[in-house]
Amino acid sequence: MASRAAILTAPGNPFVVDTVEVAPPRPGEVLVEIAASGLCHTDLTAIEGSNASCVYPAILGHEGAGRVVEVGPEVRGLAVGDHVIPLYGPECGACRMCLSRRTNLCWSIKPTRDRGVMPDGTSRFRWRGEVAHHFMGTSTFSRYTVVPEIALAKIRQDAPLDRVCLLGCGVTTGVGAALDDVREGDTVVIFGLGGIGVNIVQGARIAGAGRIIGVDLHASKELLARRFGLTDFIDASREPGRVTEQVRALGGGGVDVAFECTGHTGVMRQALDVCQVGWGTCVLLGVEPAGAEMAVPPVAVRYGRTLKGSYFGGVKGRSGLGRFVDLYMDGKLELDPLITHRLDLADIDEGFRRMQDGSALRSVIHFE
Ligand code: CXF
Ligand code: ZN
Repeated sequence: MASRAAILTAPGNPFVVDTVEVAPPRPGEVLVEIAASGLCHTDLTAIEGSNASCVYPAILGHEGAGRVVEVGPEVRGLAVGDHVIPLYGPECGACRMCLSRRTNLCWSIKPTRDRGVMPDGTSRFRWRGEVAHHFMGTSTFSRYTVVPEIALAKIRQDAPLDRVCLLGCGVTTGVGAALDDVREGDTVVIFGLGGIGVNIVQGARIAGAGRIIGVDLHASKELLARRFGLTDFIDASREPGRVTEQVRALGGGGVDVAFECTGHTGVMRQALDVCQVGWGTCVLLGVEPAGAEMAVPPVAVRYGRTLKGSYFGGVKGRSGLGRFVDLYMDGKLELDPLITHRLDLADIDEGFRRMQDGSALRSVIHFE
């Protein structure tokens, strides 16, 4: 079928908004009509050419929500009309990772996903007679997309798709990470108050944190973060050499949990250093430049600090995302104030320009 989509032909090029051909779903696959899709920094890495898993021409987008319009053979758990959120991290329920219950990672279809094709090795998209590639297994910058059933979370029908689309990436990543590690009364610090950082702030608030400290180079980030529950702000551009000391002081010697959302290895080290000796946990979320390494003296962890990472908020998408939709529908989780811009697909370049210049928190493309 024909679908309106944004095609990225090569890094650095503007998107081409055009009609693509979408082939019907094959066994285990589902055709989804996307209602809305957020723009995320990981899409920007594909635009800038630093995402090794993007094969061009590509149809980007991984923060969407929509409806099932057709199911392929062997699809058992979804039906036409179901509301779904595509998952860049699937949940097959049968692999060693899914069965372990120790991780939300499921790498059952990662090799093909990272080559821009479906699990059978082929693409469902064609543009101007040539193959166009999937991206992150989701390709939500197309009105119609094909996604494996194991990469679709079925959600309640009364949730507004143009808001809960944010649960497809940024919000779940931040809120989930906080819910995993923050306990009532904890002092936490977040390095980097962008789209992920503010959601860690709201997750920490939901978890009952006592003190929520934000560190950022831009003082303009403070206001919105306070709206989500931030209690203290440190402007790291003022006295960069004193940030560690200032955070430790606010934490009474060290913090219970530190979250790193900048991707700078120096900041990662700082996040570990501000953790309380004996029990502090440092959680890495920021993505470092390819090949970068972080230096850690063993003693920084030997005396009881924990250094860990978090992916998609530790949430197993198919079985765990419904809880987040409920939190939103119950008024406990905020999505609306995160959306600073709403765009038509034709204005997608403008949306990414706003992301680059820092003037947008979240932009959402509306297909309807
Ligand atoms: C990212 C997080 C870092 C690894 C790749 C996927 N999530 C979404 O943008
Ligand atoms: Zn993302």
